[in-house]
Amino acid sequence: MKSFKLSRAKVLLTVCGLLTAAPLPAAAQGTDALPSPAHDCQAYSGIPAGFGPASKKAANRAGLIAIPGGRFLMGSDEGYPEEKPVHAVEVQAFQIDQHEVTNAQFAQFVAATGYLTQAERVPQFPPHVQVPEQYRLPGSAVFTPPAAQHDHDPHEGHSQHASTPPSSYNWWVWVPGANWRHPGGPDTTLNGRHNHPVVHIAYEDARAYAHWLGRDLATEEQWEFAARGGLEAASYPWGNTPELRGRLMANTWQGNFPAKNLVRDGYEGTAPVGCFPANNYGLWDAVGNVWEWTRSEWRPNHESLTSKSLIEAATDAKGNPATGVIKGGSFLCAANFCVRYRPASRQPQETTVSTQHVGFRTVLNTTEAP
Ligand SMILES: [Ca+2]
Ligand SMILES: [Ca+2]
Repeated sequence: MKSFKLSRAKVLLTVCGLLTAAPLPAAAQGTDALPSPAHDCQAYSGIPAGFGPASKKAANRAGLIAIPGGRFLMGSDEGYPEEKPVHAVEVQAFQIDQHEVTNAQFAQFVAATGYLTQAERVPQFPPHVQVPEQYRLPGSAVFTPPAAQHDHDPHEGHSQHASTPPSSYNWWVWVPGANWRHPGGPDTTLNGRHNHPVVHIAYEDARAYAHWLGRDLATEEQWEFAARGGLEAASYPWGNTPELRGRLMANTWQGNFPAKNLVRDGYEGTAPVGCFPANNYGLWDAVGNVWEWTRSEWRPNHESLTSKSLIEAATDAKGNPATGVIKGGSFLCAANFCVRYRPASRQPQETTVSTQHVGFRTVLNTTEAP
């Protein structure tokens, strides 16, 4: 497999977490919510009933669930700096995919439209820009654990069981030929992964899919409201503890990232959608599994935002921002490095960059019943 290292600048925008000292938010309020009933995620086809393109008159509503409007406290004053300050936000009622978009769903979109994702296109650069030949090939960023080089790293002076991650952000490798059809590189396939979340999706790819259904991406406010599941100021969609009664509630990374993945949750990479308990709104995998694109442009914190509803303004937004907001963390988020498997967490992502741990889900901005 031909590959080369991503630039540090791009790595910093795609890594799961930018801080090594990950603060655990203090408990905000207790909850005794029960996990959702058992769900046979392994048997899920990846295609919700009635799935297909929007008609001329109406959006497609397959797989959507209704989220009530309301006022909520967005952000966290106890998490990472970009999550501050906590502020009140009001959202209108809307509908959202109960699952992350699956490979099977995205495949139907591509079959119907012939759409080519950014990762599958030959990158275009101005003539005067000097770019290494490798970057001129279609490709995407693939997670490559640096365990081998840190097992016996004389400069780091520790083994792969060290309690802190290495100082270099070298676990993303640009792999020509990596794209949604080949998530681990050109030698990998989607066999058996029809019900896994689609990955290697750039911002405009996600919006193109959403528009095909007559929908859009969630604003950051909508996404966080839905992910919280109605629990006021809770750290996680299920309450205030990373686990609930000893049960792992999301597909994340257990063990010291990036050296050792203990895979206590059963999934080293992505999991089929819906394998972990849904929140009180019926939203699966809001946190964990894959990061999810929102429609919102990145801001370094919430200070510049107001408390009024932001949905209408965002709905009319034209064009793609240079840097967008992704939410929810992924299978690469670990307690020692990236406690971003929380509704309040947020991260910048270059909108033209795709990676192996970023997917999305869609919303329909209507108050009509699904
Ligand atoms: Ca996992
Ligand atoms: Ca997710």
